[in-house]
Amino acid sequence: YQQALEDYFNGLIDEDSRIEPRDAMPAGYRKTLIRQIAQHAHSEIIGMQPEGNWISRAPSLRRKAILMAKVQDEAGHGLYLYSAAETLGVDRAELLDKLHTGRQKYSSIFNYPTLTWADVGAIGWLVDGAAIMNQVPLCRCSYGPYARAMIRVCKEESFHQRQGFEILWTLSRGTEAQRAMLQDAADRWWWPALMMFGPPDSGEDDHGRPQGGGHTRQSMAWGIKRFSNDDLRQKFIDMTVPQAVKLDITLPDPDLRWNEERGHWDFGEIDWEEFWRVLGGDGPCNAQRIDTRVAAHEEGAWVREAALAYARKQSAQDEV
Ligand code: FAQ
Repeated sequence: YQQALEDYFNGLIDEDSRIEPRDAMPAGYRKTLIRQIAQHAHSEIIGMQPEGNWISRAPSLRRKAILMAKVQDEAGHGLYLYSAAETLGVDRAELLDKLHTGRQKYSSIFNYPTLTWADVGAIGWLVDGAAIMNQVPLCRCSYGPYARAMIRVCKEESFHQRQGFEILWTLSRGTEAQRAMLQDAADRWWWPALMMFGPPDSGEDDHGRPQGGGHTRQSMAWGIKRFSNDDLRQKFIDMTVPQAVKLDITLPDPDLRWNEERGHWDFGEIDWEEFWRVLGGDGPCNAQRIDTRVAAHEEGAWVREAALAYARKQSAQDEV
């Protein structure tokens, strides 16, 4: 019987069908999805903080309204993703507890500070740009609820990317000080954005730790990931360099040059030491991000209690 279930699962994967919550699945597949979807959900809600920092200081009412809507979208993405994770048999309270106690990760990128208004534009342009590159293939992920959640998320991320570019486009045609602010933001966000795709596909770092590929090979075999980390990183660089030219900025990489033979942009060494340091909790804002999240969760306890009490009252009334 066990063999029949495995054959059925492998058959669905081979014919590129979707796995649904009711289907039998290997424990490793379930575990990988819970890990990835939870990390993704955590990234969305922690990702509200860097931009939330600028809502009260956005330079106009229009910019404030747009930024509020964007941050609200990110909360929505988080809720979608926690719901998708729950279809795999975990409870969101348990996932949040793991985030709050450092037992589950969120994206490295959200441990960097937003020092100026240009950083809000840079997040839209680079961080949402990288997120789309990574997430469009997830719309074809083999797990149905995750793939379907990604469709709307990607539409919204595309809009976010454009609003970020538009902020920077405006700055690029502004005063000298505004252009300097734009360049400074690009200087600080470029390398961390490249790190978002995860460690390289092969090789070891200076400490002999295996780089990337940790999960990639298996996740690709299961149709969870459709491209490797390095492939997506290269696609992102190829898409973004011409946009930097339009913004009239210099990306902070002296090795960036078009390679006619490869048909891609060559780029310099990524500082993987910095990536692992940030993952290990030693980024500029790690402690602040978790403290703020835990405080928001504790202060929101009464809202969850009230919503539960209301739901219970409604269902009691429905039964009458
Ligand atoms: N940060 O073997 P791999 C957004 C970890 S976009 C932290 O390559 P995998 C939108 C990885 O978990 C950002 N950790 O792992 C937004 C693993 O550690 P583990 C979120 C990272 O899973 C925009 C280890 O390194 N997007 O939020 C990172 O196959 C603006 C080895 O790595 C997603 O989560 C990293 N950057 O590939 C919101 C997309 N990279 O778990 C607000 C879905 C790697 O064994 C504002 N996730 N690690 O302890 C994915 O596509 C994958 O999980 C990857 C990593 C590609 C991130």
